[in-house]
Amino acid sequence: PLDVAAEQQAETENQELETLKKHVADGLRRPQKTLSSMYFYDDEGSRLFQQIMALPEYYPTRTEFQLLTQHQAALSAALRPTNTQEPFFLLELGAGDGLKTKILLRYLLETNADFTYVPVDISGAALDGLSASLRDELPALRVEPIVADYSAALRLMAARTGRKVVLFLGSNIGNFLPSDRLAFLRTLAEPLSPNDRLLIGFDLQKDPRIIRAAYDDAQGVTAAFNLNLLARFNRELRADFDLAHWQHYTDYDPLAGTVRSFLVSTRAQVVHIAALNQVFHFAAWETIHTENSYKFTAPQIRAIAAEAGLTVTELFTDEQEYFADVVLRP
Ligand code: AVJ
Repeated sequence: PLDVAAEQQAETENQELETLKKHVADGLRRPQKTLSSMYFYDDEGSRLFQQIMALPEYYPTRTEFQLLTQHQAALSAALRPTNTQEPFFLLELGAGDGLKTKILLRYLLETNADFTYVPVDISGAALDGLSASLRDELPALRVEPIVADYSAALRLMAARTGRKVVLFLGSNIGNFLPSDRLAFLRTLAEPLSPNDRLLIGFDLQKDPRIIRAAYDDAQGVTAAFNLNLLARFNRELRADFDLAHWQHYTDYDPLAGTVRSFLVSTRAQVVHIAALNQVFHFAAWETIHTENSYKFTAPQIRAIAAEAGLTVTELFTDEQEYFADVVLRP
């Protein structure tokens, strides 16, 4: 018999590989070579990111966790329908291990909210792991995972009756360039109705040294995370990047309000990428730009929201004002 599921799986994997190949070829052809931070998260990269979140220098995860814990009641009140009996949907874009979301989920269950949790991810494996842990820890929770890209999932959910609350936590919004961020927010806002809500995590501008240290930790985990991009291409694209001749470099630019991360070629070198059937030349100290991590101020957040046709209804922050979880409505 035909294994349709396996065939479909192979088909998507093939498409993903083609997209990756095109992306790498385009990015490495530019005068300022660039690769998207989107490709950090293969299995090894996801494991390294888990380690980053536990680092003493990496304040965002810990801070957002504290802030969600501290403001769980007010946050839940801002997110759930005014008629507390009314059923609603809690959608989460890029749920990960759900550690932070579980604070809200637990609180909503304890206060008898009638809701369905809808984690959205393009990776079915990630959602399986999350669903299993939720069945274990919060057996009363209704979970309806959707394996799809964010905008497809939102369009799908728009047809259902009841308020949609969309969570996009963890300062993932910081990875977008301003123009891409605007387009992304408009895509999120478009299928929503006035009764729906968004909760978005924004990392705030603070002492530049604290920000820089978070992306250049003493143990070198962030360096390994950045360098894994090249190791991934060696594995998946049969490239021959020699990791001994590459360095992680990162800096925070207070003018632009962004951390920029680079991979630096420590000598002139030629790299062959077999899957592309191409070679790429790197001069000594030439850089590949691999990530932006924008940091925001409260007035900037309001302006960004307004541009996308959204209004900030509440802005929750921690005692040190390091991080903000922002409630928005269309
Ligand atoms: C997952 C995008 C929130 O930008 O802080 C951490 C990724 N990169 N250390 C961030 C990241 C280097 C992280 N986000």
